Amino acid sequence: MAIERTFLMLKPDAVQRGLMGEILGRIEAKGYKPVAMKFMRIPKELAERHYAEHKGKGFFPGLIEYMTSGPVLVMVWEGDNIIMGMRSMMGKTNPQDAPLGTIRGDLAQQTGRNLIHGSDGPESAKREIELFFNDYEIQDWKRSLDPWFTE
Ligand code: DAT
Ligand code: MG
Repeated sequence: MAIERTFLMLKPDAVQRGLMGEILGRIEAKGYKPVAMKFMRIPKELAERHYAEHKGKGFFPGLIEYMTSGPVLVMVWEGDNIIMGMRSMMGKTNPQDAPLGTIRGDLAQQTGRNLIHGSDGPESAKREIELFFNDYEIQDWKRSLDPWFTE
């Protein structure tokens, strides 16, 4: 068992389309545990730092414009192998390659409007959590149902 934390973001299209509840419901039903949440408008400079690995690519300016176009919900969630688990639940970056049953496969059409971000590994999870949250914004809490999700 590897209890991990991952950084998730419901992007501006998820907020604008009223899909926060639908997506959060799937993550909660899986049994993952929320430890931090913040509804915010990302400053351009922070969006550029978050997506620094894509700087210089053709889609970068459009990506930053989209990510800063309206409020987003940034979050930290905890669970067994959650980093890869959430990547599976999200589906591939291009929703047209994401199978039905995944968030992007069920609810999105284009890469540039793919609803959700999730860290792609332990190092990016740590980096992204620290980029968006202070320690006091992250809750260590026990949930009485935890033993029914993880042994
Ligand atoms: P993911 O979000 O699945 O981790 P990524 O890190 O490769 O994918 O890219 C980050 C975001 O950048 C992605 O969610 C949407 C955008 N993006 C990536 N490739 C793109 C492309 N070829 N055209 C337009 N947007 C793209
Ligand atoms: Mg990525």
